Amino acid sequence: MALRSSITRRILSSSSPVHGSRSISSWWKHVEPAPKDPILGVTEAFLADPNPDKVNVGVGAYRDDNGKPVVLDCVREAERRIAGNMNMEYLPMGGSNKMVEETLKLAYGDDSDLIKDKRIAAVQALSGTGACRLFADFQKRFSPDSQIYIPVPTWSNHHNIWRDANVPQRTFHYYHPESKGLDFASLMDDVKNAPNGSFFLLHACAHNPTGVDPTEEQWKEISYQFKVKGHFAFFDMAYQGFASGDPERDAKSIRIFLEDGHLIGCSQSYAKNMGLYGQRVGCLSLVCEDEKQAVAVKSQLQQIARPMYSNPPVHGALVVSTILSDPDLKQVWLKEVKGMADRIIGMRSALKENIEKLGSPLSWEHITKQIGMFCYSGMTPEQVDRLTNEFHIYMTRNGRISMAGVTTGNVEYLAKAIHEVTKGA
Ligand code: PLA
Repeated sequence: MALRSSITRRILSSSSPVHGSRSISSWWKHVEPAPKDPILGVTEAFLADPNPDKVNVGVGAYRDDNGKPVVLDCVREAERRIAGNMNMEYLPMGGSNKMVEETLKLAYGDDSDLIKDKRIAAVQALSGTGACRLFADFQKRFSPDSQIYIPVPTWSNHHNIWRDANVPQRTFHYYHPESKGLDFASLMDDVKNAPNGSFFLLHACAHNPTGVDPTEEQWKEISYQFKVKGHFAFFDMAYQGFASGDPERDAKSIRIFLEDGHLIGCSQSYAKNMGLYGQRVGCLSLVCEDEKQAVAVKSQLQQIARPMYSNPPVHGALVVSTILSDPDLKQVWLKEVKGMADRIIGMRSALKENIEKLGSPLSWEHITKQIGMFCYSGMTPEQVDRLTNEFHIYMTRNGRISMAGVTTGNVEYLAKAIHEVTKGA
């Protein structure tokens, strides 16, 4: 009876606007539109532009030389094998064990003792973003007073992820704008000056947005200093294979830390290197002291996942495990990763040459020195605005160019526009 009368009152009040102190339509009156995402907002603006010459070098999504999205041959083949053969049952909370097993080999090495000794707690995650978020929540729960040190600059979403997990953020020096390279001395100072036992977020390879990675020697020094200070290294590896074309080489930073005995954390993503962007497949792993600790940590990661999304999606995991558990198919994948990395490297040279050919007074050496998916061009937000408004070229306002969107067909146009907005600088 009480329920019925409350429903009646609501229905009545929806025709008379004010009920008590609030009108029924006013629940969300205080909600302001969220600011546009600095990366995905660029895609929205690009899609809304009717100009036929428009170019999207915003989001880091690989395109072929015709500017079309790519589904890898190994993925097509895996999907053929999966089709009609698999059920659609829930995965366990920690995801596909087979996928996770294959994924760990990529980060930690085929014959890693850590894997053999079952010392790695690992779960399938909702791609790289989900892996970072799961870790941030785990960090907050089990090291509640800790902070996270994040490089300047970094992928913009890192800030959102640790903010929403309520982990306070500090920054460390990384990029040196004048040299357009690594500010190694300041980075090392920050590592030394951080309180002992701090958490650091490191990009394993192909740093986003700068395309600047430490050399092997520098990684060794960083690892050594982390050891001295007792810091924790969390590696975000969203581009394994995209830096050098070889996933094994791109895991070098992680292997150096492992050789030094660090108990690292790692986020892996198949968005870029397998082109599985929308499938949301990735992995979070934490190296533990022993198997018992790994079992406990994994169970807690699952506990965090359960009320958030219960268990991860199955299709992408099947694709990945089908490819990586078949040596022939894995070879096809490795060749395709190299193909993508090589096309990007080729486009770096083409962009640089085209800008230089136009007589630019500026140095563009960094375009070919930087590695991975992005070129951190050094253009100002105002110059980027001109590229967008006058030339319909869409990119993030920090001057980052997604080289994955540059093609033989648009590189000359892009170069002319860049020259036009930078020549007076
Ligand atoms: N970590 C880094 C460093 C990234 O650059 C990205 C993606 C991710 C994690 C997460 O990717 P995933 O969740 O799809 O696996 N960065 C993109 C896309 C490619 C994005 O912003 O979401 C970028 O354009 O920067």
